[in-house]
Amino acid sequence: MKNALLTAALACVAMTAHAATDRQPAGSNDPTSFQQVDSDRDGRISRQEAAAFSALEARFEAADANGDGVLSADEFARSKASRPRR
Ligand SMILES: [Ca+2]
Repeated sequence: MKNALLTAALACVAMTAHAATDRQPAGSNDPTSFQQVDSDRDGRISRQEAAAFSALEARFEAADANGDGVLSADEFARSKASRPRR
């Protein structure tokens, strides 16, 4: 019985930790993954979604290679690859 409770408690902690790493506070600068920015999971990054990440917002227009106003996963990956290093 004690073990079952301990297992449940550990599972709870693990889920909480996962949720915390999945989310980033608004205004944090540079997203590491496409999924992080694509908050509505439609497979594209809108300007509003990008606005939560100042570094991405700053290069949004340059990253939008085909000029359709949203970033595809491809455009996002390329913008990361070509971003200037500090
Ligand atoms: Ca685009």
